[in-house]
Amino acid sequence: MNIKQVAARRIWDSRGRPTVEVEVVNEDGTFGLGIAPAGASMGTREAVELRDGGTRFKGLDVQNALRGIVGEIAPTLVGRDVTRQADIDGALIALDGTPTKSRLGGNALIATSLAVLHAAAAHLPLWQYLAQGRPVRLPLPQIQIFGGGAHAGRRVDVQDFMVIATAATSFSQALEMTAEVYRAAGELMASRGQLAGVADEGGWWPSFARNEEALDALVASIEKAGFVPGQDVAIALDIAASEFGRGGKYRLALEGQELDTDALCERLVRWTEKYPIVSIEDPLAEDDEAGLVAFTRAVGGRVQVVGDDYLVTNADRVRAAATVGACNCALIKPNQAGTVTQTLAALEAARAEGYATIVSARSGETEDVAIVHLATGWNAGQLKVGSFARSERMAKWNEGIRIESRAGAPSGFAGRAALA
Ligand code: 2PG
Ligand code: MG
Repeated sequence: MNIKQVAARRIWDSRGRPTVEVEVVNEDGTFGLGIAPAGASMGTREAVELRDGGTRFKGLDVQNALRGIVGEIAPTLVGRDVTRQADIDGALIALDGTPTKSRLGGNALIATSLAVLHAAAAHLPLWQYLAQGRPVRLPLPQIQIFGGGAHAGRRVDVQDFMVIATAATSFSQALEMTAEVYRAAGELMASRGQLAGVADEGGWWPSFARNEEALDALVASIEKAGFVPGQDVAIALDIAASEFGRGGKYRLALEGQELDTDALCERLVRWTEKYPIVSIEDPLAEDDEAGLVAFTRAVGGRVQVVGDDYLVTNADRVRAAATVGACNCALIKPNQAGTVTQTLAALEAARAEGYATIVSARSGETEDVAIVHLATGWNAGQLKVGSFARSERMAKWNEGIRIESRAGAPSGFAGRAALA
């Protein structure tokens, strides 16, 4: 089936900022929509977003990206076989011509690449199109309860305080258990006079005096919800350390401390001993490879160590990390890579190295639900979407329920076995 038309428009993301939507129309009139999400805590090696600059919408408008899609990408894609994803993504990369996708923009490229994928799958649920008949499982959700870091005005240093329903035996049950914990956490904050709304991804606003206070509140919320911490529901953290450290120096603003790599490692190891933590993302900054290796060596046998800013969904970086022994799990974000094909390549590289994989949303999201389908159809094992509130998050969780309950559903639920 060939592409008849490629259109682009500006729509708005969950932070009310401009983003790119691409519509790819097939010759038979079926079509696919792709939308670019946007990060706030970004790795320096991510595909570069093309933003207009200037004063309009604080410089975040995407008119230049739209012009590139209409003027250059559309003429290149019209007439091509929509199912040749790798060829199309290769053509997009060649057309852009830069190593960072900065000319046409990573946002233009990922929206186009996802629209092509959706258009190719127009006659099937996307997950099923991607699975190509292989047995796949619904992913284990990682769900934020308290937001922090760049998503909450740096009110606390740690970015994501999340839970994983480790005792759940289905995707729907994992959501049910998380719903209880999310509500219990909100009630706990309210009862302490600490309820002050939600952060960018819908997690409760972190009115805490110390980072550890958030961990204590998380354990209390799990108990208040009627679960045994560590047994039924465990903790996952995204430290997002690149946001408060570089060159081996980390500034914990909340505690008023500066820690070196060893001291931060020690602090985090202590947390893993004191709290039921099963997963830690970006424990050290993206430039602190020695720290990531040391931390993985220290806890990697019992805790999942996730690379986000450090790996940036890049197959070569995943292979290099495996060579030195940094991390044991890769976060997979399509817009970090810039095309669907490169996203899949990073996931396959991680799998080949024995790493676990988590498909992840961004802090700036939309109603687009593609990532649930990617996580399921590619059998990633885990999915991170943000909190259990706000419809740009709930759209993904609800889509997973639909996938799980429809006829011809995936062959089950990845469950806690998906953790590294
Ligand atoms: C992350 C993501 C999602 P952002 O760091 O993993 O929580 O945040 O999209 O801002 O990079
Ligand atoms: Mg992260």
